[in-house]
Amino acid sequence: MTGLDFPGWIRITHLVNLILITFLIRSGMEILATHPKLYWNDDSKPGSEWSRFTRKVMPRDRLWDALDEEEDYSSLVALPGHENLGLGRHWHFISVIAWILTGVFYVLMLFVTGQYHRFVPYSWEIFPEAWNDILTYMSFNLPPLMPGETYDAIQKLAYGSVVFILAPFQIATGAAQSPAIEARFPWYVRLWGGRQWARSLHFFGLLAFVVFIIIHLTMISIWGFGELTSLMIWGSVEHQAWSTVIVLFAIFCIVLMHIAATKLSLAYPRRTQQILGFVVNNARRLLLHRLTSHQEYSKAEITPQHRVNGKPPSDDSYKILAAHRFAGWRLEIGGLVENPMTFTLEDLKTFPTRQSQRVMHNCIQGWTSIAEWTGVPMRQIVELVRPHPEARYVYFHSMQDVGRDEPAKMYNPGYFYEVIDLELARHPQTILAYEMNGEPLPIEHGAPLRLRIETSVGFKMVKWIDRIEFIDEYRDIGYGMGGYREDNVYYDKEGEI
Ligand SMILES: Nc1nc2c(c(=O)[nH]1)N[C@H]1C(S)=C(S)[C@@H](COP(=O)(O)O)O[C@H]1N2
Ligand SMILES: [Mo]
Repeated sequence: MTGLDFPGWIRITHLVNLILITFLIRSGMEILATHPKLYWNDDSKPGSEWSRFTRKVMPRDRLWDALDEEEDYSSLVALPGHENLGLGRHWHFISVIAWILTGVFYVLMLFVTGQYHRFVPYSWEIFPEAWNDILTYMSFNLPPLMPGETYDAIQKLAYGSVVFILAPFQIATGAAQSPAIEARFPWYVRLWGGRQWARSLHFFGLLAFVVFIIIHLTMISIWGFGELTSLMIWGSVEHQAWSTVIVLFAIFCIVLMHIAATKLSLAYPRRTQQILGFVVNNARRLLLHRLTSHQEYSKAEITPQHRVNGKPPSDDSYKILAAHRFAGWRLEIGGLVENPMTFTLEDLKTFPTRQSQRVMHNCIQGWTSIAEWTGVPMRQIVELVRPHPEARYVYFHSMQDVGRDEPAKMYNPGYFYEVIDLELARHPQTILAYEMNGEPLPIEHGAPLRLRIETSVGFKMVKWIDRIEFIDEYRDIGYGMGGYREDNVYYDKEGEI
C-alpha cells in the first residue's frame, strides 16, 4: 500500500471529530435516559412506544408523570449520567456547535483543496464493486483499491455516506426536534413524519454512527493498526511503533477528557451550567429566539390523553379553591408596571379576546402531545398593565411547592416558577390558558391557569399560576438562574431547543 496522503487539516479535523462525536454520543444517551422510550406517533401515548430502554412500570392507581419514568443511567454510557438532563443537554449542544463548525470547515476544505474526490463515486460500477469488497473482507482478504485512489469501493462509499449523508441527517433530525423550529415551520417536522419520527430517526443515526465506528476500528485493527496509523500520521509506514504509541496516547487523552467532563459536571453542576450555557444560550438567542409560532394542528390530531408532567399542589388551600371551581382564586399581576391588576377566573373567561390554538407540546424530556388551548393572549395583558421601561422579564409564580408535591424526586423545596423575557411574552401564541380541548383546564394540566409559550419546551409553561410580576432582573429570585428547573436541575434558561 502506498501513502494515504492525508493533508494535515484532515488529520486534525479527524481527531477533533472523534472527540466531539464521542461527546455527542454520551450526552445523547443522557437525553435518551430522561425519556427512554421511542415512538412513531406524536401523542407519545403510554404503551405505544416501539422501543424502550427502561424496565420501570408505572403505577395504575395514582397519578404519575414523565419525571417518574426517567432513568438513572451510569456515567459509563451517559454524560454526565445519573438523571442530569440539564447538564447532558448542555454538553450535547456545546458539542454540536463545535461539531457543525468543524464539519463546515472540513467540507469547505474538501472542496477548496479538491480532496472531495475521495468521496465522489464516478460510476455506477462502484456499487457491485463495493459488494464484492464486502465479500472479500468477510473472507479476511483485502479488496483492491480503486484505480489511482486511496480507498477501495466500499470504503469510498462508506466514508462518503458518513460525511455527506449521515452527518447532515443527524443535524437535520436534531433540528426537527427544536420546538422553536417546529413552531415556526410545522411543515419541516411533517417532512420527517412528525416530531417523534424525527426523534426515532435521530436515534437510528446514532446507531449508524456507532456501527460505523465499530467497523472502522475493527478494520483498522485487522488491516494493521501500526501500519495504518503510521500512514495516517506520517504518510509512510516507517514509524509503526511510534504511531501506535501516539494513537493509543490520543485515545487515552480522549478518555481522560470524558472523565474530566463527567467528574467536573457532577462536582460543579452550577459552574458547568453557567459556562456551557453562556455559549449555548447566545447561539440559541441568535438563531432561534426571534422565531414565532405558526402552529395550527387539526382537530383530528388532538391527543386523546395528553401526557402530564409535574404534580398538582397537594395543600388544603389549593384543594378548597378547586372544590369551589376556583371562584376564590385570584391572579395578581404586579411588579414594575404602571397599572397592577387582579383578575378572577371569571374576569379572564370574559376577557374581550379569547384565543385558541391547536399546538404540539414538547417536553424537554422528549415526549410530545397535541392539544387545543384557549385563554387570554399575554401580549394584551402586557398592554393593560403597562410595564415600566426598565421591566425586561416576566416572572410566573405557581401554587405548587415542588419539594412538597413531587416527593419521589427529592427536589428542593420551593414554589415552581419560571421567568421569560418580555419579547417572548408578546409572541402571538403566548397565552394564559384556562381551557384545554374546549373544557375547563384539568387540575393535572394546571387549573385554573397555565402559561403556553409555543416556541419553547414544556418546562417554561408554568401550571397552577397565582402571580405574575414584571421585573428587571431575576438574579435575586430562587437561586437566580431564571426558573425552578434552571435553579434545581440545571436546565438551560429558555427553551427553544
Ligand atoms: N408548576 C409547574 N408547572 C409545570 C411543571 C411543574 O412541574 N410544575 N412541569 C412543566 C413541564 S416539565 C412540562 S413538560 C409541562 C407539562 O404540561 P402538561 O402536564 O399539561 O402536559 O408543564 C410544565 N409546567
Ligand atoms: Mo417537561
